[in-house]
Amino acid sequence: MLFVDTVGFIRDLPHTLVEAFHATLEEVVEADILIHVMDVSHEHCLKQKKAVDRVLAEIGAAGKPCVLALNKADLLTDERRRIIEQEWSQGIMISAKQKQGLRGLMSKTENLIDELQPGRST
Ligand SMILES: Nc1nc2c(ncn2[C@@H]2O[C@H](COP(=O)(O)OP(=O)(O)OP(=O)(O)O)[C@@H](O)[C@H]2O)c(=O)[nH]1
Ligand SMILES: [Mg+2]
Repeated sequence: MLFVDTVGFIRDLPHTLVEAFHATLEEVVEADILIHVMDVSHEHCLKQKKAVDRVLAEIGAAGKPCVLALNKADLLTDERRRIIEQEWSQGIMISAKQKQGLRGLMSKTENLIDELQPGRST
């Protein structure tokens, strides 16, 4: 199993760099599964998610099995946490910093791997 970290999708690129950025996304196209790590403490995370989804669609990766990791949960107020959980109920709330929710992230990822290979567990 190979884990690949891509360049960050969210950044202010000068226009000339956008093409170079797209060229680095080949790994995404070749991957069996994506783990989309969001910074849900960011005030514009809804917009950011849309921007990332747009890029995924552009490179033909929109339909890939994807685990949505809702990272930086440690920075959320209870109210904000509830809003995020409602918005992305399929997501897994984690804090990479505090090592929270990682078991859930792993098991969701394992489930998707199992679905890629039906019959593997029999
Ligand atoms: N509070 C908090 N900070 C975090 C958490 N996870 C990562 N960070 C911080 O967020 C910053 C960015 O982390 P990176 O690991 O560079 O994130 P990245 O997704 O690789 O970023 P790009 O590749 O630039 O998009 C660092 O300062 C981390 O310490 C978390 O769960 N909680
Ligand atoms: Mg990075």
